[in-house]
Amino acid sequence: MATEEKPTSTETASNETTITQILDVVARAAPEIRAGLPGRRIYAEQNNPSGETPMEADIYADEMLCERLGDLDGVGEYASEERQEVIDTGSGLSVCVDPLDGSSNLKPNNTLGTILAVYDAPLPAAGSDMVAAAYVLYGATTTMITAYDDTVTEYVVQDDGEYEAVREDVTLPEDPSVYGFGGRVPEWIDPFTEYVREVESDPSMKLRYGGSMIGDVNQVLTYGGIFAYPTLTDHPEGKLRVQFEGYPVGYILETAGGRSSDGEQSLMDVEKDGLHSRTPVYVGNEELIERLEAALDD
Ligand code: P6P
Repeated sequence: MATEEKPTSTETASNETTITQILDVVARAAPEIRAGLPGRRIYAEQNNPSGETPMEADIYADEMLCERLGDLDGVGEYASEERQEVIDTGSGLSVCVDPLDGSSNLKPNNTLGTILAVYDAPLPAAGSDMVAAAYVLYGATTTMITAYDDTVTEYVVQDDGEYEAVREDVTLPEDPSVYGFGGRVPEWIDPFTEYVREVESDPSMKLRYGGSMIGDVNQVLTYGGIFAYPTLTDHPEGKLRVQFEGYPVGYILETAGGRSSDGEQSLMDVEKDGLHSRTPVYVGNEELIERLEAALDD
């Protein structure tokens, strides 16, 4: 359903079924993706649309998710960070994935994850078209965070693909304690650098930056704080992709009672000119994001 009219109850029920099926596919694929990581820690030959060199593991995860999500009757389009074009899979909801966010963490055995965004509109879709978002983390355990129907839920995923909710109605802690800021310090703009110094001077705040956005965002969701991959002097648009990273983490953190921003507005309001457009990403507790936007506005 991609029309402007209010969805019928049948369309809504159908979308709800499809969203549940999409989340189920991603959860049940997670152990297979995880099991396929060890033998795929080598770089692929082709660059992705963002000009980055993916690992064989990125391609492996993308091909699995494209086939399984594309097979769902209610999924009409599939797109991924690893593919230039949108894949037409019929009619229904549009699914975007970052198959392995932070795959460069594979070699040092650090956390990485799969990011999912579901839109009720043709791609490239707007943030307002998002109807669900989720991420899987391949960490010490395999977990999945979902944001759907105005609530955030955390699941533990077992090796056999079975998964159970371990935290329901997840909200950001009110006393933030972690921060993680990406990019090279010399490339930060001065107002951001000054903001970072202010955050660092707070004795209750600790640095937690692991190099995988989704792992770092999960620290913020768990402990409260702020994650940023900011605008950079040489790259004002930052590094992270709107459709595959900015919108889903913005949706998840705002559903959990936090805030998201591109430095001026909610990530969900960011307009983009293409499927692989980038945006600065700032997500976390409301007060920290408000202070950041004020600092960047000076
Ligand atoms: P840097 C991973 O490649 C990624 O896209 C995000 O997951 C992560 O936040 C960022 O890049 C890390 O970038 O410049 O610190 O290597």
